[in-house]
Amino acid sequence: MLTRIDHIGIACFDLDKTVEFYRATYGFEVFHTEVNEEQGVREAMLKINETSDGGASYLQLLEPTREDSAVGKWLAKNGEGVHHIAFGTADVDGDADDIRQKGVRVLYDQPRTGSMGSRITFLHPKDCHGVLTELVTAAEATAADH
Ligand code: MC0
Repeated sequence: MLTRIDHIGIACFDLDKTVEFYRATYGFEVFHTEVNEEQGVREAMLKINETSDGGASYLQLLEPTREDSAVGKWLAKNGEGVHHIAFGTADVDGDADDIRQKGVRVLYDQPRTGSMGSRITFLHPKDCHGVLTELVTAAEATAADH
């Protein structure tokens, strides 16, 4: 069951400048940063609020680490902006299976590693009315489930 907006992914050319914009304009502080080489991104997570399921919602600022990454290709075509939306679930495997059976393309056979040790998968934007959609099970939920 999808229980929250886990994050909104925003593609940017310069992570440090974009982080500074969100800090100076809205007062949002960086909660976590990391490089995910598999996904080809350097990212900053800005926590916006806690959620009723015990999780949280974030803005995820994404700078590509290589031009041929998903974010690198998207930036070259579209410029900066909202890249994807991510829903939180305690069971990314089960929800991905359910959604796949509804005819939506799930991009990974098995969830991969996302921010802060989460497990993630993506749904094809062409099957989701133009929105690249991610499913996320946070690391704490993963540990509790297994
Ligand atoms: C591509 N398209 C999008 C899109 N990216 N539409 C909406 N939102 C996006 N973000 C559209 C293109 O405009 C194009 O439409 C069609 O999809 C095919 O795109 P493409 O440029 O030819 O690129 P592909 O097919 O090579 O790749 C698209 C695909 C890819 C969605 C499969 O980006 C992908 O695998 N994404 C999942 C991984 C990802 O995005 N990682 C970065 C975030 P037209 O009409 O022109 O044909 S990593 C992350 O977020 C992690 C770290 C985390 O949350 O923890």
